[in-house]
Amino acid sequence: MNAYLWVSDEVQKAVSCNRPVVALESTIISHGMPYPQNVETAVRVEKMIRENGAVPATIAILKGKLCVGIDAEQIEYLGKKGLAVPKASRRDLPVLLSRGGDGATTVTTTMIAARMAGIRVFATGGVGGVHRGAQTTMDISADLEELARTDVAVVCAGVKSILDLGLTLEYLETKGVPVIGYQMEELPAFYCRHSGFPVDYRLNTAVEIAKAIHAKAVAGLIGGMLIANPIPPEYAMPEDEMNACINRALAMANERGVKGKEITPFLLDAIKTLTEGKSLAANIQLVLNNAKLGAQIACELCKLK
Ligand code: PSU
Ligand code: MN
Repeated sequence: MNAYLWVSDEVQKAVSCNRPVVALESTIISHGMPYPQNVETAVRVEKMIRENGAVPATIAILKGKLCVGIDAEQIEYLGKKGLAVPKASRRDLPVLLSRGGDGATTVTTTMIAARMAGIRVFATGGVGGVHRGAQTTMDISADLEELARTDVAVVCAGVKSILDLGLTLEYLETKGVPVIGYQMEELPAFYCRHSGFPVDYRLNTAVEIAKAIHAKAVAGLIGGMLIANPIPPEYAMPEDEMNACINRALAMANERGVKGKEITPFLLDAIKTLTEGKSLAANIQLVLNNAKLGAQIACELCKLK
């Protein structure tokens, strides 16, 4: 095995016996939610995956290794340390690994490590995308490039309206990344079920999604797939209220000149404060919902030869 990769025995065994495994990221733990809700959610998400027949593999960089299948103690450590754990994207890996440091893996680096470990499905909350104003800032998340090149299917709740959804979809189309709506024609907007932007294909079952992932692999097509799973209606936030909050958060970021890797965590935190924590409850529910679908897809995928 790669000297910078560590995979837990349970995950290693499951992968080698073609049993379902679902990868999980750690930026959502260290940067996406406050302590202790971040740790509680990470533990509940793992439980949800097990209840749906798959093995969870939470991924993080610990002491200079890409660790796949970290334990409860390590999750607690990352959650407590919070923002002090550097957010690690693809460009951060060489220095973080060589220095022996810790890092919270984003969608990008979670996909990289999942692929190395042979995991084909990954569940999270939201993926990065093309930021509003990217025409001048060129701020486009590395997540989109990773989806273009790394063969892991990512289950998310769509794209948050802090980003430019239309440009994000254009970019994914250019890069050949299929955007699948689970039981939806529309790309969900994270806290809200509707965005007004169509997905490429609506698929209604985990079986159909697994078949598409399988077909892509058998045909030798490189890259990932984005599976957009809308937040359950009972937890969705009112669109007007959410858009007002997002606009306020964007204005705050602009006033303070927040840029680069700081902008996404800043906006997420500002939204949480502006919605008085209501968005956090929605965030937790949509992640659990994605974990469930991710496990179902991983189970179906293992049945295909
Ligand atoms: N969007 C969310 N929640 C998150 C993230 C994005 O709604 O936690 C995190 C993910 O780890 C994602 C990263 O991969 O932020 C993208 O950061 P950037 O926009 O800097 O590429
Ligand atoms: Mn960026």
